[in-house]
Amino acid sequence: MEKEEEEMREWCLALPKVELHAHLNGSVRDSTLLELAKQLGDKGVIVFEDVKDVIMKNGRSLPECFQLFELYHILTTDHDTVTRITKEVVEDFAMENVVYLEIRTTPKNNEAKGMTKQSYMNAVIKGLKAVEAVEVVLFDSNSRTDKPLTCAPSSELGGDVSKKKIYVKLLLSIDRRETTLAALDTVNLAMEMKDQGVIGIDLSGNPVVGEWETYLPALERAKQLGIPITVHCGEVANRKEIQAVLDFCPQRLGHVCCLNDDEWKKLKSLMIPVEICLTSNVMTGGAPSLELHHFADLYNVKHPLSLCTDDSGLFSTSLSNEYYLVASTFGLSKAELFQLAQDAVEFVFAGDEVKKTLRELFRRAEKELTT
Ligand code: 6MZ
Repeated sequence: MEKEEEEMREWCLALPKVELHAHLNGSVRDSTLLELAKQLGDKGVIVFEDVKDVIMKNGRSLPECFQLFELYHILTTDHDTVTRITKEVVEDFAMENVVYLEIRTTPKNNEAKGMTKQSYMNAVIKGLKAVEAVEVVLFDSNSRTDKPLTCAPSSELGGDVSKKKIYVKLLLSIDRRETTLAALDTVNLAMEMKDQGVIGIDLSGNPVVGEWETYLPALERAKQLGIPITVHCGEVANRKEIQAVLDFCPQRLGHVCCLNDDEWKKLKSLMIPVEICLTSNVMTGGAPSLELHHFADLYNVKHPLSLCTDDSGLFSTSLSNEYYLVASTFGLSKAELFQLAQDAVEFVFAGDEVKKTLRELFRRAEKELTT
């Protein structure tokens, strides 16, 4: 690695970062997936050698991604494993200086494992509480809870400097394969778990599966309940759906790859913040190349943006790497990168208390990192 590249990569690592688009099962370490695959291989549930090659492969088309998620879910969907991967994913993000993380995951029913959507989410929360390497701030200081918190909320990110701190919030994903009723269940669960760190709803899943109308009642319900919503938009060129999503006007949008001129115009006039996933979009063909990624256009018109990983495990990336790619591809300076990271604070779904703390954290980091 050139000295300059190394220095820039280190700087991107040191930069405090906000991650707003990370799917839990897409962010699992390869080493964990391999270990889980080995265990299931030994039990004869899968053929380890076949699975190993799939996990270690680099290129991922969009259809391949969704085949892989089928495999990942076989490997990860029991309570203890969900707890384990959640713990590891949070630790990995914290270790690279993500200071605020919204993890999204699809609550899953799995009768064979005695799993309900609620018990799946309880396993996720158990994972958040099991993190030891860093201090996880899970709840707002004013949220109601039955039990004393193991991770003490703090209004200041200062305090114990020996331990990194990370704010973690949860978004519940509706999978596009789900029925209207199943999607409504997820929204109801989000409401029930609002005091346990669940702050939003996501619509995701294979973009060539399902119809917008199927999820609309659940999204409308979330809107009525005041739950912030983010929607995967335009991963494929589905004109009717892109229009409908823009008309629905969610609080944030993911990807926005395949928009036509009118849709770009509309997106820009609505100023809906966009979760930009560079590596993911290039790998899955949503963007033709890094150089031609729509980041450049949106950035140039000052559209609200935040850089995100999408599936850091699946695409072998990290949030620091996404910042590095922006620097190396589009020539942004350190001051501009810092501003980009700082601006993301304004698009978090967490409340004003958390925003205030994050703003302060960036204010303090600015001098050190940009002079
Ligand atoms: C759409 C995606 C996605 O929920 O099991 N997911 N949906 N587009 C993408 N771009 C590549 N990446 C991930 O995490 C995995 C699930 O997240 C969604 C898919 O529904 C996938 O099954 P969880 O934790």
